[in-house]
Amino acid sequence: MLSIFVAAIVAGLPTAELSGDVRLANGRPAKDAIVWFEAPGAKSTPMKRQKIDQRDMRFSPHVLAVTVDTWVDFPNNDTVFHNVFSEYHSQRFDFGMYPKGQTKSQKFDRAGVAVLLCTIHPQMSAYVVCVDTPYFAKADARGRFHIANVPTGEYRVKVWHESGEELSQSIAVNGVDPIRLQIHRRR
Ligand SMILES: [Cu+2]
Repeated sequence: MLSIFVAAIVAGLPTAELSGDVRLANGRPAKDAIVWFEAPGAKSTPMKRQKIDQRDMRFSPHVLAVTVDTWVDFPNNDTVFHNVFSEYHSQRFDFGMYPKGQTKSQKFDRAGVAVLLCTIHPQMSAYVVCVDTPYFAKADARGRFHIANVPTGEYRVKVWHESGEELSQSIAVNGVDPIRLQIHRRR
């Protein structure tokens, strides 16, 4: 179970400025949780190119949120080869082995969560959460997030965390009332 608290901190109709925090079932902050608000009329546009670095045998950032049709570069800045590939859900690809100094790129053209791994280094993992809305944010280490300029209206708020906990709930953003959600994990 994830819980989320969303407060409209600025009642600036017709848009609201949303902030809040996400917690895991054990009450700890849901670091790197992705929070997004979907509505039929709220379609995203591609972002400028994003990057997940391979450095010191890690992917950085560990979690990246992008909008649909955004390109992500995967430069190898380690002295060893890496073989980045994606499993699960939205986007499958396999870059094969590539050395330091090389960059492979992938366009994320479907909404969903892609899990990135390296065939050589099992400890390496990263996630790309691809959303089809302009209203999304990544929670910081304290689980806090902030989304500006959300038009008031009906939305479905979704939250994803790498623990596997997810949340999906319809809400009204009216720019005034705080929203408190506490939802069981989707199965
Ligand atoms: Cu590797």
